[in-house]
Amino acid sequence: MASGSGTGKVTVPGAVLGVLLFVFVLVSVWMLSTERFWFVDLASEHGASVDTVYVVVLIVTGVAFVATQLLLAFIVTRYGARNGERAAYWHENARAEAILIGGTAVTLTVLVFLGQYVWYQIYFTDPPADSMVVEVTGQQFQWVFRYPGDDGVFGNVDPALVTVTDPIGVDRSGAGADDILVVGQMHAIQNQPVLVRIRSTDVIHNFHLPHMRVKQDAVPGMTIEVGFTPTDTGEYEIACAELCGLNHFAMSGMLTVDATQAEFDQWLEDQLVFQ
Ligand SMILES: [Cu+2]
Repeated sequence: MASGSGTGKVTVPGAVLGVLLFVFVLVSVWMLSTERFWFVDLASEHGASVDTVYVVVLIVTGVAFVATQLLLAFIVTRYGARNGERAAYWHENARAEAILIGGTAVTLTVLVFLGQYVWYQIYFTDPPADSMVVEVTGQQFQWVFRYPGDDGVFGNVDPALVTVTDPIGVDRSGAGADDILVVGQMHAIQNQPVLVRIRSTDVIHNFHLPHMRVKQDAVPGMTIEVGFTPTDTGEYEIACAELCGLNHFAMSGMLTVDATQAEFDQWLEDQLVFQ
């Protein structure tokens, strides 16, 4: 069905909008292609595949974004009304709609399965048997890390046992006798897999290690496991990525990746003395 009958013309409002759209596209492409807003440096093994999914999605959607916005800029500039007469246009073209819908459906399906594949590898693959298990408990407003001690087994926790020095209430009578608690500090070893067991004692928090590409909700009543393997030594920020109350902004910590088992053991021993 055709509407309008004229050839249209360049109008001042149309040209202004067209130029604004053009500048908008240029600035967007410049900011992303020069990586002005980009991820922090990658420091884990599985993170590379996460980053790849982001980049592929960004390129595909970026091409669609640039093409449609530039087309829009051209059309609003070129086809303004001429003395009240509207430029000719058409809609309800079955062939064009079939191509657009089919193309979009195929593209999105491929992108979704690409993401699902990476998700599956991270969440539905058994963690390596030699993973170092660390428990992390989110609570307003701190991260409490627990290492199982020499026996490798975590003791039970009981809210009735919470004290000033024990924010999660470890039962010290059984396997928990040698458990080590550290607030706000976690250590791991370079190239050694870590399995984090994430819990919460109050509201929903989110255990976020930006450099490791780990981001997982901490949900009261659940223990959620997430694994990662740090590839570089150094200190990395730990954040809470779920608005969890007034002091949410201050709920941070530090992950230190040690180069050797000996360095790690020394740190753990120091915590024990402190405890
Ligand atoms: Cu929080």
